[in-house]
Amino acid sequence: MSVQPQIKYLSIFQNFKCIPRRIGIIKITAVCAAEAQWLSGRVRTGKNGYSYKVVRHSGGYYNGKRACAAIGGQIAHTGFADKSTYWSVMTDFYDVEVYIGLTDLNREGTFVWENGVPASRGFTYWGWYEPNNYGGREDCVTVWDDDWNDVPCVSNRYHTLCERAPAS
Ligand code: MAN
Ligand code: CA
Repeated sequence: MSVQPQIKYLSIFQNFKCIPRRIGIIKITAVCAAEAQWLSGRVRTGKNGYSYKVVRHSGGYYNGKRACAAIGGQIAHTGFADKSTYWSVMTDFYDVEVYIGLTDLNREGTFVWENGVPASRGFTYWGWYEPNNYGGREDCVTVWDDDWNDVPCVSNRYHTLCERAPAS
C-alpha cells in the first residue's frame, strides 16, 4: 500500500471532523478515534488556529509526549510563538500545571523548543527567579498560572499541554 492515499484520507477527516465510517483500513479507524478524542472535552483554539488540550497522566514529560501523540497532537510548542495565542489559551488552563515542549536537555541553561528553536529567540514568560535548575535536576518546563518554571522531567506532579496545528 502506498503512503499517499492515507495522507489524503487524513486530510478528509480533518476537514469533516472525522465522520465515523468504515473504510476497511485499520490505520484510518485509529486516526478517526484520535480525532474524536481530540475534540472531546476542553479544547481551546488560539488566534493562529492552533488548538490546545490538556492530557492528564503520570510519569513525567516523556509520558506526556506519548499521551499527546495518542490523541493526534503533539506537546505544545509551535503555536506559542504567537503571544496573543499563548495568553488566550493559557487563561483556560489555569487549574492544572502542565509540561510544554521546551527543555534544556541538550545543554544546561539553553532552553530549546521541541522544533529546535531556542526560547531566547522569541516570547518567554519565566516566573520570578526561573529557570533556577533547582537541585540541579530541572531540565523540563511547566506552565502554571501562565508562569514558566523549569522542573524535573520525571515527576508525577504534572500533566501535559498538547497542541494541534490548524487543519489545512
Ligand atoms: C519551587 C521553586 C521552583 C522549583 C520548584 C520545585 O517552586 O524553587 O524553581 O522548580 O520549587 O518543586
Ligand atoms: Ca525551577
